[in-house]
Amino acid sequence: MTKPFQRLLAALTASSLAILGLTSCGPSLPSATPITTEMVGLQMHTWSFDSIATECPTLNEIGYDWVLVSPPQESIPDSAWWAHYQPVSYKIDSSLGTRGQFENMVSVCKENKVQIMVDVVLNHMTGLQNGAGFAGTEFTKYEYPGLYVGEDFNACPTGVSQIEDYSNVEEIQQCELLGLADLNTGKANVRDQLVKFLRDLRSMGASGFRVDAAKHIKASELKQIVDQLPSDTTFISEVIGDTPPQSEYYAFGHVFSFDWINMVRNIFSSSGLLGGSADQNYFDMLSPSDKTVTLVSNHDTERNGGALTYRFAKNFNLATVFTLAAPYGKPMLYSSYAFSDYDAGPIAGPDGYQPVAQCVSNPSPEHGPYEDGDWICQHRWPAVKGMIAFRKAVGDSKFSDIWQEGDAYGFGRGKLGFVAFNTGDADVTASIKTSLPAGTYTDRIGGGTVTVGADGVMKVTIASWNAVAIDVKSKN
Ligand code: ARE
Ligand code: CA
Repeated sequence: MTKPFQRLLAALTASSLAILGLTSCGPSLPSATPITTEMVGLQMHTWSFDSIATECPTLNEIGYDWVLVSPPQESIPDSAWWAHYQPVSYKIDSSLGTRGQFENMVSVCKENKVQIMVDVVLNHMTGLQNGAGFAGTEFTKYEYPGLYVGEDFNACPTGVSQIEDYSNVEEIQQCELLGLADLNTGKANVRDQLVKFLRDLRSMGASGFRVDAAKHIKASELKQIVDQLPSDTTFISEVIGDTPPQSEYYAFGHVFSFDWINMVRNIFSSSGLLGGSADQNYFDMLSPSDKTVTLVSNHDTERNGGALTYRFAKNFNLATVFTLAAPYGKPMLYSSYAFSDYDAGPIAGPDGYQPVAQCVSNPSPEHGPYEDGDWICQHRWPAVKGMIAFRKAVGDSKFSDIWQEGDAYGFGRGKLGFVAFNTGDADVTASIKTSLPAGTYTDRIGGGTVTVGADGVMKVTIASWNAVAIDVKSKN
C-alpha cells in the first residue's frame, strides 16, 4: 500500500468511527464540564436520588455547580449509612433509589445546571462471608456473580488479615481495609469491570467521581482505569495522609484536602486563631490549589471528631464562610442529617427505599435542637448562600489588605471583595482599609448595609462569632 493511500484509509476509518459515535473505548459519552476554583460543589451525604432531584432547582438558585452523590450501586442490605460502601454488584439499586430515579436525578439537575459527581467504591467489595444484596444478588465475600471470583482479590503479602501498619504502602494497597474483600486492580479483567461501571455512570450523564479509598489502590493502576474514561471526566481521590504521597494521584485529577479540614477546625474552634495562619504563606505549603478540593467536613470526619460539624453550628458556619472566601482550592460543602448513633442511616420506608428528604424549617445555624434523622440542610444556611455569590463575584483575585484587630481578622480579594471574621466573645467595631470602590454594599452574611468611603475604608461592627462580607456584585 502506498503511504498516501494508507493515510487516506486511516482518515476514512477514523471519520466513519466518529460518525458511528464510536471510539476504541466504546460508544461516545455525554460531555462534562471539569470543575474550577470558582465552582462550588456539595456533598449530599445519603440524600436519595429523588431527594437530590427535588432539591436541584434550589441548588441552582443558590449557585451550586455540582453535587456529590453517595455510592449508588447495589450494596449489602443494612440500615447503617456505611452499607453503601460495601458493593455487591454495579446495578444501580439501593435505598437511595433505582436506576430510573438516578437517571431522572441527572437530567433534572442538568436542566438546573448542576452536575452530578458519583462516589465510587473501586477498592473493595464486602466484608460479609455471604448474603444477598439490596437488589437480591447473592454473593460470598470473594465471589460476585458475573463480576469477580476468588483470584480477582488480593492476598495480603504481609500475612495479616487486614491493614494494620498504615506506614507500609504494600499493606495499605494489597491488604483488606476494615476487612473488606480487596480487589486486585493489577488484573486487567478487574479493571475492565470497574471501567464498565464508570462508563455506565458517565453514559447516564454523571460528570465525575469521588474515588473512595483511593490511597488503597496503586496510583498507576487507578491511572489505567482513568485513562479509559473521556478526558473531561472529573476525578477526586480520597488520599488521607502522606503514605502513599498524595502527589501520585495528581496525574489524573484532584485530591481532597484533609489538611484543610484540620486547619479550619483549628482556627474556628477557639478565639483569635485566624491571624497568621489564614494567609497566602500558609496556603503555599498546602497541595496545589487547582488539584485540591477543600472541605470543612465529610461523612467520616463528621463522625470521628476530626472536623467541625452541625453540632458546633456557629463554628461550622464560619469555617464554611472562610472556605468559600479563600483564594484556594475547589470547595465542596457538606449537607447531612442529625444523628446520635454513629451507624444510623436515614430512615427508609417499608419498601427499603428512602422517602424524599425534607429540610428542617428555616435552616440556619440557630436552628435546633435537632431530632435524629432531621435533614439539617446546611447548604441552605443564609451565610453559605451569600458566600457562594461572593466567591463567584471575586473570581480568582488574590489576597489583599490583610487586617487584624484582637480576635477579629479579615482580608480582601483585590478590588472585588472583602471579608472580616470575629472569633472573639465581644463584638468588634472597626474601620478597615479595603481596595473596594466607595459606595454602599449589602453584607452577604447578615444582609445589613455597609458603607465604604472614598478612601476605601469601611466602618463595620462584626458581632461575636460572626462575619461581614461585601463584594462588587453586592454594591447597591
Ligand atoms: C464497616 C464497619 C467495620 C467493619 C467493616 C467490614 O464499621 O467495623 O470492619 O464494615 O465489615 C465506611 C465506614 C466503615 C464501614 C465501611 C464499610 O466508615 O465504618 O466499615 O464503610 O461499610 C481509612 C481509609 C479511608 C476510609 C477511612 C474510613 O484510608 O479510605 O479509613 N474512608 C472511606 C469512606 C468511608 C468508608 C470507606 C472508605 C470504605 O469515606 O466512609 O468506610 O469504603 C488515618 C489513616 C487513613 C484512615 C483513617 C481512618 O488517618 O491515614 O487512611 O482512613 O485514619 O480514620
Ligand atoms: Ca487495595
